[in-house]
Amino acid sequence: MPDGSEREGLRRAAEILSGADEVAMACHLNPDADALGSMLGLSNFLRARGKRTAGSFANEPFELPRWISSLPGADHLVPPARFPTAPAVMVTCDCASFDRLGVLGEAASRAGELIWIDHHRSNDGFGTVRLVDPDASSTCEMVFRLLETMGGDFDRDVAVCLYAGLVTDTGRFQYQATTPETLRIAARLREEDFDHAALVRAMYEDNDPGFLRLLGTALGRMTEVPQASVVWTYLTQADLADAGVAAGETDDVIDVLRTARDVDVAAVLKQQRDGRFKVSVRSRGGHDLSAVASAFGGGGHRLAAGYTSEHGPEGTIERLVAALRQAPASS
Ligand SMILES: [Mn+2]
Repeated sequence: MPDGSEREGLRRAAEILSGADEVAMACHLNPDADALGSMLGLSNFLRARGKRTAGSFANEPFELPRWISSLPGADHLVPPARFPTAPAVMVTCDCASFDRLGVLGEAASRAGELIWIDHHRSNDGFGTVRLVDPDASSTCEMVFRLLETMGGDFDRDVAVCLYAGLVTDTGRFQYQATTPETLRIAARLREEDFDHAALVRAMYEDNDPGFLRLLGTALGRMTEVPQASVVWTYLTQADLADAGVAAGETDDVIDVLRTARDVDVAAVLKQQRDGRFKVSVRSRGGHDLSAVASAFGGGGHRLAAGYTSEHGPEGTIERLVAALRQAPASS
């Protein structure tokens, strides 16, 4: 629930957006359904009020996830090259840090007003208006609050987009961050007429066989470090190429790994094109991973975080294990 200073931020953001003719929006690199859903939900809402909008993220090539066809407003998206270079009003969605904007960071630093909407605990983003609530289940939940502040009254197209982010960032309403308020918002969104079952099928039951084979490779390599309560695995660029799967399509590997019994931390290391490994970590509650990831130059939430490592799989895990042993156990 918004506190006093957040309410003031919401009021200020609503005022800026209501007064704008044109709003530029950006979400983080390799966008998930919360990033795109929050951005397109807001975009649909603003367009219904006669505003011009453009949304983007900094991936090049500018490839959209398959499930984007389930979200109304995908035609509001433009590649970074067509993004306004100095927007009067810009909104960022779901960006834990400024560098997650990639090349769009330049536009953000030149924006007249910058409304920063996010729910990551570690957040170095700035803005003329900062709406950052680490207790919110999703950025979509925060955008919902913003729309309420602007008078609510949204249509089906807005509801689909926000619901998509709510569903995915809460692990289909299973994670800790799912509050009664989250469920009330979901219920409100579901009052609009859309096929929620088809939406969730498009996001969760649409696996490329190549991904399933890659999952087999990752699970086959799974290693346990019992003394640190860690289970981990890795995927190389060669693995991705063999399976014909893009790095951005492997986010679900960790969701399988983290179900390992009696283990607190799951880690998946994915090699990037530059040879470094992108590390995704999840905890069941025994460690504050936001702190751990920050120490390695990354960030995220208490129970889900990430960073990039240049030490190779074994070296990365050695360092992670050492850091976990010093990380304060979270309550
Ligand atoms: Mn999110």
